[in-house]
Amino acid sequence: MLLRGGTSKGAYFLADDVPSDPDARDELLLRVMGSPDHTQIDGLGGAHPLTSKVAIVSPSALPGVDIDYLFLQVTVDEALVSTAQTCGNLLAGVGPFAVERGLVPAGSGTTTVRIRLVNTGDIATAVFPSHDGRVEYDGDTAIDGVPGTAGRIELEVTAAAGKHLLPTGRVADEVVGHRATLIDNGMPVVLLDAAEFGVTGDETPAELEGRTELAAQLEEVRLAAGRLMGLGDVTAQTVPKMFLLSPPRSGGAVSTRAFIPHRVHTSIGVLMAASVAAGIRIPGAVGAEMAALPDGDGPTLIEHPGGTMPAEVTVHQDDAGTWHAASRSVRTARKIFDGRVFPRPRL
Ligand code: NQM
Repeated sequence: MLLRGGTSKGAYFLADDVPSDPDARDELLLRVMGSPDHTQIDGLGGAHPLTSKVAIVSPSALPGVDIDYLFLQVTVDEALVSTAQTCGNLLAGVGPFAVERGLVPAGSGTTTVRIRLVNTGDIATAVFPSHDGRVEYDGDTAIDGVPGTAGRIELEVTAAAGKHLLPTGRVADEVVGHRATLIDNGMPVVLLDAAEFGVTGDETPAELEGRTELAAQLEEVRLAAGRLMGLGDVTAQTVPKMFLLSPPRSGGAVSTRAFIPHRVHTSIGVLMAASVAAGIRIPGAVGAEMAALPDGDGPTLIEHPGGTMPAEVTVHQDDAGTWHAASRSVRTARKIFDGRVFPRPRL
């Protein structure tokens, strides 16, 4: 089934319908999506990382959890499939897909699905509208980056036990001569001050993608940051995501441009926004000094190239001084197509 999840689009499969061997599965998914080819003309992929995504869904064996969701990022122009990150946007489509495939019964009014994010171990609760045994995709919720309105999907994500919000244990690090905050509130990201890179923060994604020197600088920081975050050699990985932060321009808390990690996001990922929102709430972190935080409990509005993403994030420091965070966000999703895919016969 092809669904839009938030501001991304992906192919959703039941685990039983794809090979269980990871190599055979990845090879099949490359052929399904039409990779490697920068146009993905011969497959389902949309020639951008945001539309070259796969969700594999199965019933969960974990007590209190309904569904296991494994995310795969299929690289557009290389024969690479990565499980090193999850995707909070495709997460929005997982509950509806589970109902569509009969893994979870639709509730009357709303359906609640507890989902294990297999890639990270984090647990999500998704609540979305449903009536007469069906998912209600229509509704009046608008999200920036998607035309029109659709049914409201509430997502709450809690970190797996033992995970560290600040993987280096520090609020800021010096990485290749730049002050950086390395933070993971669902998605490992590197927060940088845009001004240090000659970026004002109102550039379009295409403008930033055209700056090869900037890309090289960020990649150097990313490779070093990946090691510091315990992710190892991230050369062939899609994490950490690189964030250039600047003061807000349109009433939000902070303005962002995200390298994911080489293309520039046209908006922002859900869990990326959760990580940024947590970071700018921690005194001393990169971005905290320029952030205009809302009074009280309102959502933190993260500005991005396509508008604003509200992220409801709380942070707290325990007695040992360790920072923790929790996050909630609102997305929409839509079933676009259901059917049988015919993969290319060979790579
Ligand atoms: O951060 C893009 C997206 C994402 C990830 C990417 C995401 C998230 O916007 O939660 O959703 O990782 O390249 O779909």
